[in-house]
Amino acid sequence: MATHARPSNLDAARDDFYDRLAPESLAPLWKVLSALVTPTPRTPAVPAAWSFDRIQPLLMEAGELITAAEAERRVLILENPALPGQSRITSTLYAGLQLILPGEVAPAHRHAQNALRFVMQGDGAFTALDGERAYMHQYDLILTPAWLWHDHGNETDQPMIWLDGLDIPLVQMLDASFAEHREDRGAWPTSRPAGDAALRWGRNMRPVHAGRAEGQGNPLFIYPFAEWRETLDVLRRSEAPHAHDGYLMEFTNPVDGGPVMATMSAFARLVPAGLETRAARSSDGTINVVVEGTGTLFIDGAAFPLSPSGIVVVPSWTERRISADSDLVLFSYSDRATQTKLGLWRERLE
Ligand code: 1HN
Repeated sequence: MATHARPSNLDAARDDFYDRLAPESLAPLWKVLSALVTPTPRTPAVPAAWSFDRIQPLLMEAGELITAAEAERRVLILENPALPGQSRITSTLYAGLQLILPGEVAPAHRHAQNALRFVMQGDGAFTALDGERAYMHQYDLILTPAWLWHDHGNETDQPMIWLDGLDIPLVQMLDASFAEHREDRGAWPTSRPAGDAALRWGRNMRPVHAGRAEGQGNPLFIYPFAEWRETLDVLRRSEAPHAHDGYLMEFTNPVDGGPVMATMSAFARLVPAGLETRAARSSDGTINVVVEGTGTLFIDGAAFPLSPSGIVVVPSWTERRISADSDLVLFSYSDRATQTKLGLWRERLE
């Protein structure tokens, strides 16, 4: 069998070889393999926290500098500190805080990206989805699934602020972004009364003949705080908390019982006062919003204090423990829906 003699100066020979590969648009796998295929997830995102109280005045300042119509969406993006300029809070997800002032309209558009809104401040502005308004109250969850026309309006006399969660980086990675804008840059005409979707889809029944076409995403697009908060209390009254998660509920799509949207999952959690959850990791980086209570979120041992309206990102496969000083209520969202569909999602409970 013929063998090739190895050059005596191997390092120099290799460097020379690599130099000749680059112009051919070739690269040696063996130099990158261990960074590509890691034994456990190695995210570039870092744990980080934001205080709503610090962002709110900056958003109000933005309100003086640009209108919702000019901006299309007046949003301050929460960027992961390790991923500046990339409009992402985790590798796959986007988060931002959006302000809509009294009398403003954020014009109708639709896009391939899925979006959820979690209301942080204000009462009574609306999101319209495909011609149906959802009037928003603090800590309601509102969905705008992919490719449905949506606009926002504020007919109250108070500013309204919510957290936007979108799958923008995921769609960007797939090069699958499409968007359309309403030509008059206004609102979409109202075609159904407010509350229609909740009555059709939120009552443990489904329309046999009528209703939104299949494949258009979750038809139930508002999950009121008053309802989901009560459910957490019912759990708490009748069973012990889960050692790693406390009382954890997933918001579901009533059509199939699956995650609320194709790419994103959303959760409500109660960690009762005095409980410290056991350490856990999961492959979905998660954005958490504090609704009630105080405590600490330990991420890989680093302490992030929790208080109402705080926002904390727990990156993929970091070790998390939640310690509740008073009853802690958290909302969270992640790309678990995507990972589960692809057979990728994992967790490790210690
Ligand atoms: C979007 O549609 C909204 O509808 C907010 O309020 C933020 C960021 C990027 C792309 C689309 C909204 C967005 C967005």
